[in-house]
Amino acid sequence: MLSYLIEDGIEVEIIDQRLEKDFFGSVHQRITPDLICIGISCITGPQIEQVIRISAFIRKWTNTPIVLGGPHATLLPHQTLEAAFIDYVVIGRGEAPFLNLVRALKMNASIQGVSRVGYKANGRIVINRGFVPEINVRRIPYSLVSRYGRPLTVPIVSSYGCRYHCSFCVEKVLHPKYYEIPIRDVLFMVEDALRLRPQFINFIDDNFLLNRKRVMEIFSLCQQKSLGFLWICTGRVDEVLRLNDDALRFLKGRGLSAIYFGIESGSLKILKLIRKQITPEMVLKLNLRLRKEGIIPHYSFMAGFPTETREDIEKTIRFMYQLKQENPRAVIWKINTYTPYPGTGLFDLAVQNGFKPPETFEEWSRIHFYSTEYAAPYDACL
Ligand code: B12
Ligand code: SF4
Repeated sequence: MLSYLIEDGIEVEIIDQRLEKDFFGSVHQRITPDLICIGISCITGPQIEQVIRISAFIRKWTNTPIVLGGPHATLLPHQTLEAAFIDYVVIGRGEAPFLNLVRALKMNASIQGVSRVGYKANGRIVINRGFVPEINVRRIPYSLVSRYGRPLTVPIVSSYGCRYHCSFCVEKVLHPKYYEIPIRDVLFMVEDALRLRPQFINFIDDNFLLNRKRVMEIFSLCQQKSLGFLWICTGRVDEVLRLNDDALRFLKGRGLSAIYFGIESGSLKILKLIRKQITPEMVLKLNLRLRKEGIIPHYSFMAGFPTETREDIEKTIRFMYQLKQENPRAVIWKINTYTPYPGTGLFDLAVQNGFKPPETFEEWSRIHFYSTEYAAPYDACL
């Protein structure tokens, strides 16, 4: 997103709260009279507390507009703008909307026609939806984060969205349409990433292995260009089962080291409820196959789905142990609490079963995968 601002001649800086030694000192240092705006990225949950702290700090020193982007602003733009300290929100992918917003702010022009941006006018909240054509990301300005040191893993997003319809999944709201970045641009990103000499490239697409033909093409071209590297990616159980041995071995030979799978539950009843389109048997089959091929599976699980019972959760726990026993190299992530996100298929059922959606931006900060305050208020509450 920031590469488009840079190409437009706008100076940008990233301050990473996780890595900065003196975060607030760094923010303070960069508050200068010529600032156009300050953008903050935020997901739903405790990060919101940080947005509140950071905004309060900024407001002590300057009235520079604060722009919120990322998953939470995309899910709830109107409610987010009700927070007094948020001046603008950017909805969905930020490349074109943020560039257009920054241009308008720089020129002191009207925001009225800027698509995918929300703002306040005369005390009223205005959300500009509209259509924004995709802009392809070719070059990532890694120099903006080089002061934080050499990365162990470099993430690459080569596609957005997913064609499946799991009813708990927020991707349908964040990226409603599946979109593939052209292969030649993916190769540019890979070449740039390799210059940083990472140990792994991580394809963090919503569902990297969705289009098998495309994935095979990417790695055939990497082979032709002699780009050898270790990589990890996201995938679905059914898709990997459909890959034949030759395809899987080819990908392993091109550096595929691990695949992240969302298994979610060991209970068939729950897998059906969430429309995952997989069964525990399929997972067990995949687990043995990946063991044989020497590819490490990472499995993640959830609990606290509406109508889930203690028995369902116990099935999940037993299943996690079984997967580890049958493939000792499998990585089993801890169980996360299901979070009902507005706009997803399962949200209404969660509300019918007792989930009380927060009514303000601030309240969403308490929606936490470990918190008990808003943890699933069902029979199965962990
Ligand atoms: C990589 C990733 C991680 C990594 C982060 C690694 C890192 N070093 O950054 C790790 C593994 C640590 C992680 C952890 C978690 N994650 Co995560 N993660 C992702 C993932 C797969 C990709 C995010 C990413 O970098 N995308 C690439 C960038 C380019 O895209 P983007 O972030 O969407 O940004 C675009 C727009 O949102 C917008 N934008 C974003 N920020 C801003 C800011 C401004 C100012 C503007 C204008 C625009 C803008 O423009 C960008 C360019 O188009 C997403 C899934 C997804 N498909 O987005 C989940 C996702 C963001 N994660 C999610 C969750 C829930 C978590 C965890 C809570 C999981 C858990 N239970 O532990 C933790 C929380 C971590 C924390 N610190 O708070 C959810 C958030 C849901 C929500 N409603 O907010 C997502 C959407 C996954 C999902 N489908 O549920 N995550
Ligand atoms: S959970 Fe995974 S497979 Fe299901 S819709 Fe979301 S991204 Fe696609």
